Amino acid sequence: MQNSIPRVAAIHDLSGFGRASLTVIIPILSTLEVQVCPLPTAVLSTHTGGFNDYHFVDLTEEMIPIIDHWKSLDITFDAIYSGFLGSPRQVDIVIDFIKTFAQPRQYVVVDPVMGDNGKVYQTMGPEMIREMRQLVGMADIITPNFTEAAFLLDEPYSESMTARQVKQWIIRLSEMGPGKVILTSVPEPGRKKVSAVVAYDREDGRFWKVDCTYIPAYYPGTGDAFASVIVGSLLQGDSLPIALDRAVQFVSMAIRSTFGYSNPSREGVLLEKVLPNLRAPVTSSSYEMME
Ligand code: PXL
Repeated sequence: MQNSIPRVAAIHDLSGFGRASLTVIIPILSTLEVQVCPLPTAVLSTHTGGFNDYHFVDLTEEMIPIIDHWKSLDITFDAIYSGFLGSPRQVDIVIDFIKTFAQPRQYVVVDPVMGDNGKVYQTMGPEMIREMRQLVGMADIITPNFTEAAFLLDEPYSESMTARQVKQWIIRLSEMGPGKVILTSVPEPGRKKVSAVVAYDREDGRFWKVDCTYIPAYYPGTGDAFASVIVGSLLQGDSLPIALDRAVQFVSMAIRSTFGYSNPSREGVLLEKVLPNLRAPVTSSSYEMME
């Protein structure tokens, strides 16, 4: 670790309304005592999940002078964490960023934000999927959901895969570059009310699994919340399975706290209510090793 407070370059969009991307990432990482330096990829009036006619400002051209200024300051980052990109061309910019700011003992985390529930998000297309494969090749850790994994591997999205097939997908994702793969929203065949997070660490060949009980609501931004807890937790020195547990517990609690109210789901989870829980010590864990 280079900095007394771990420092993260967070390469994501800023969506003004709806609790996604930087508006979720910054408070979570700050609460986990991590300094966030946002490099915004786009500014949107709202995120794109459930809103139409949003205003979208692509910041591709602005990223390079921002990065140049950071270079001139000799800033060091303990992690580089990218997510929603505003244009396929930004992948090259992020790859250059990773090369320029590379450090020993640094985490490069790529959340290949492209879609969910079997569909791409409104601003994404085939070119972004192709480019995102390049970026995944630069990462130490990736956090795709099941839909994004299917896009990266060019496989059909199917909700009835065996544990063996899921592991094969994860190994193929790891062969694209990242030593750690964390796959979310993995359907559990025959267990309608459960999905799972499955993770793999190539260094020791172990697979980890945490079950998540299903709530019949979908809130945008929960993937950003999940990946941010993983980043913060690993930077605090937690093991991969403990980081998974913390992220699953936090997101589950956020969803449960929100579902009890009748807020429109497109406004996201009531993050403000649950943020202090991130400070609580981990009191129970539910991870399992997958044989
Ligand atoms: O949470 C992922 C995300 C990030 N940024 C924008 C989005 C979404 C998901 O819909 O629209 C702009």
